Amino acid sequence: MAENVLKRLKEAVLNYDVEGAVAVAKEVIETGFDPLIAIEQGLGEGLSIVGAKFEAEEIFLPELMIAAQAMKESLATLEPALAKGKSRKVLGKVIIGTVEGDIHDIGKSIVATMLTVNGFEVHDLGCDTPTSKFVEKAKEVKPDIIGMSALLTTTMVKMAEVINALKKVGLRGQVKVIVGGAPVSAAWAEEIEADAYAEDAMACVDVAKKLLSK
Ligand code: B1M
Repeated sequence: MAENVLKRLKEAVLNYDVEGAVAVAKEVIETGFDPLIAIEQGLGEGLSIVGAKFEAEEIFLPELMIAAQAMKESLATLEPALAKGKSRKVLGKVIIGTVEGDIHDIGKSIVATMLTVNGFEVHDLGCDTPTSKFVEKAKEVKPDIIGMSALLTTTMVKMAEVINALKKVGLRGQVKVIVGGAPVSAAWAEEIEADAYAEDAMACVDVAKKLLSK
């Protein structure tokens, strides 16, 4: 059953079948299957294969966009189920966004959801977030953590720009910075003097909890 659901979610994304993906997502909810596994091992794996095909120029941007749409619409069905049974105690405030020039927001939104359902108050700035917006929001909200996502090698540098801007206004010492996204690594986090790198959404929750317990 589990394998079947994961296979069908993956295939729906691979076949650019938005309605089909949403139908299987509804089935996931009805049968009580773990929504996070469905997101990561079903939809996510499908999108990863689509990404590789795009890189190999076997498919083009319109197909990539429809596959992303299949994932996004299914996520809308699955995300409310992630929250079930979780505590509402606020562990800390987080500002999160995809950096400037980068419109990839699927992974960042999953991270934001997982932080929310695990007890963080999350302010999601969306995607293509200018450095100045991170700084302004930090002044307004006084977060414990700033999370940045980047999916393009060309936009990763914006993470360093945000950190430097926080230093300039004297806020760097007051917040922890977590970075993530496909091209980002622990080495990159160290290079730009972020506090941590997180590989995926659950890792980000663990890292955020650890940083705040220090
Ligand atoms: Co884009 N794209 N894309 N794309 N796209 C990639 C990233 C790419 C690797 C595809 C490829 O060529 N193989 C490639 C980047 C190459 C590079 O720089 N290394 C690429 C490119 C080139 C582009 C365009 C430039 C294409 C073009 O226009 N010619 C363009 C860029 C536009 C821009 O941003 N300015 C573009 C556009 C798009 C779409 C709009 C079609 C769509 C995005 C839709 C959307 O997000 N609303 C899209 C998609 C879907 C992808 C791929 C296929 C999938 C990304 C995704 O959503 N994955 C991607 C290939 C790939 O990554 N395999 C690709 C699923 C998601 C759950 O995973 O985002 O990695 P991910 O998030 C994970 C972890 O990374 C981590 O946790 C998440 C959950 O587990 N994580 C964090 C993410 N953020 C985190 C933050 C944290 C911690 C963990 O702390 C704060």
